[in-house]
Amino acid sequence: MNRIRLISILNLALFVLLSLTFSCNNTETRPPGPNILFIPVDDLRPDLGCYGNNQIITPNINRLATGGVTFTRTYCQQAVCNPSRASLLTGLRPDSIQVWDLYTSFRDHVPEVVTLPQYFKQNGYTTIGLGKTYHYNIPDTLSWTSKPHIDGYPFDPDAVYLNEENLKIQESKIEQMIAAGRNRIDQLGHWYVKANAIESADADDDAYFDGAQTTLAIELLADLAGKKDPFFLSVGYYRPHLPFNAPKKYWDLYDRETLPIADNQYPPQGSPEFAMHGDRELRSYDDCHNLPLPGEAPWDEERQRELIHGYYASVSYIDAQVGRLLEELDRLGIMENTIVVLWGDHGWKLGEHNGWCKQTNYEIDTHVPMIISGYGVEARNQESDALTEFVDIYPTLCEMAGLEIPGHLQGHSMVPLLSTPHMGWKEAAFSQFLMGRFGPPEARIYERMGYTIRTDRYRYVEWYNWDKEKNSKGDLIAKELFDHETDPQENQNLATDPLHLNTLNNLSQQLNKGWRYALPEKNK
Ligand SMILES: [Ca+2]
Repeated sequence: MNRIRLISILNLALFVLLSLTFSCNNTETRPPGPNILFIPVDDLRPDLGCYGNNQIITPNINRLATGGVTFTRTYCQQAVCNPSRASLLTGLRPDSIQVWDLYTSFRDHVPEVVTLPQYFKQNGYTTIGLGKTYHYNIPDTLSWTSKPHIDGYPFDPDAVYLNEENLKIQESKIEQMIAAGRNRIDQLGHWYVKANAIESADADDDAYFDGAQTTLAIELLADLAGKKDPFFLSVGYYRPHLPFNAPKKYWDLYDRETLPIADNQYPPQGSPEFAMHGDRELRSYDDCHNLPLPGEAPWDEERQRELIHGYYASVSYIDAQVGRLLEELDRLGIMENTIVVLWGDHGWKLGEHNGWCKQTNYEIDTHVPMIISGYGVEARNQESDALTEFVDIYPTLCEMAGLEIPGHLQGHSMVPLLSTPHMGWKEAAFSQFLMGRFGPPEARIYERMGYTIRTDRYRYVEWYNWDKEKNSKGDLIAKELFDHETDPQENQNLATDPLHLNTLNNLSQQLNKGWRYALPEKNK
């Protein structure tokens, strides 16, 4: 070996050694990043005090909003739990992860994807997933340092009942199932059985899972605040998902007779019937078997008010839990070093379009609440009406925490909006829904994929036949167009009106060019 080559090998070795030393030093001397308190709320529509509803009682979420930016035009990527959450947490859109239903794991199609909490874990954060962050049956252990569950509650604790009437229904169903040789026992040994859609129990907050997990979260916060490493704590709430089981004191906040009922109790006129699929979810509860289909006459007003009352009570129950978390951040003195993100995984119909629950491409289901508050937010107590998407949360949190934004992400960091909330932003938000993948067998004969964009003024939808074997779209079968300037509730489909042909063609081009062409001007 000649001398020059030996020197270059030694130099190379020294360079590698120095690089390693510097990179280790960099990691050690890097100031710990901000903490993240992540608050997913199941089925929470943007119908809160800070979103302009003066009847719903949400003082704590309103308080959170005063410390940050309330986003008034954020859209989920598919209006049902698993696809919405999988997309948000991978930073990829539903077609990229091929998750359009309630049972597919995103790791089936993108096994190596690094999720949002996993990325923070890789960067020195302690990541804890309490409650429902991913869809309950896809907990994704790779994402978490730990994923605690509270003893005594079912694996999916959304249908926990306390009142005698509901407990009797559960007991009788369990007896029937045992007699028929069937069971619905989960991996923790608990039965999962639904009863009525509502319950007002004279009980403490902690008698239901959401209260109990808040108590656990408070204990965890006290522990995490004393550690050197920053934390990413997700506290995923189950209410206001059905059943609307909440302590009586939250029901008592409202006079049922004064609550608003929907004033558009009919499907969008001129739209295909399948676009409002007639949600089966609410119908599966014992007291709701007679729920009419969207094309039928509206439900009795008394029943509607009962459900709306339950939804409001559930939201106020969760609001109180959020308040307990914020108080603990204050008490520990870590509020200013913590980013708090609160989001609801999709919208919800309380009688609008004569529908209940979620699972459409319409504004009422795709429009979601999102508040980013605390550390790093300059524009406090402000709103942003920029068109934003759930896929934007992942890159935003990376940038706020000083981490490099991973190249695979399909969203766009919203950090500029946290100081300048009214700047020019995306030209469109994209969502989709796979109709025919949900509900009982008679609802699953045909599958149709609807792709939609929401622009500043319009919502536009294209429906395609869907090949469920190949997971690919077939013929274009229907279009929908709604003008939010004249029809903010999306009651009249204008797609067949020749007066709107130019608009329709432009929106079709925009939809089919895709999300990259809708980014803020300088990022296209
Ligand atoms: Ca949900």
